[in-house]
Amino acid sequence: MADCIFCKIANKEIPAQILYEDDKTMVFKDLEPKAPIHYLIIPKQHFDNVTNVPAGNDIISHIFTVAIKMAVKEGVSDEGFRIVNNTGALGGQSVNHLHFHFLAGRQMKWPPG
Ligand code: DGP
Repeated sequence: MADCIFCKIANKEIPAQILYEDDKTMVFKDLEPKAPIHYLIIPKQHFDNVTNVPAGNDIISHIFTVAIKMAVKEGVSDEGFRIVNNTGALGGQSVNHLHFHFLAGRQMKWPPG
């Protein structure tokens, strides 16, 4: 998508601190980290948000597989981590390219604000 910042990161048109990528996904550091470890996991294909992923498409399960891979890689799979998806205006989504936040390295609180 032309004006999508995460598409530009996925296409390597603008820089990001990339930690992992495969044919379908990319993981990079969030610009405004909210935890010692704060990564964004995105599909390379553009979807505005989870509601636009067609039934039967396995991208969400693939993203969770990647998240668990990152947890193991960072050594936080035992102590714990949080995966967050914000959807739409009330959900707090500010970038309209599907993404999941991977947060770790501190005690998380509940409920989120
Ligand atoms: P959300 O509010 O759920 O849509 O999260 C968007 C996140 O994306 C937010 O934590 C800040 C991050 N972000 C926005 N623009 C950029 C960027 O250009 N590069 C990187 N690495 N992160 C970005």
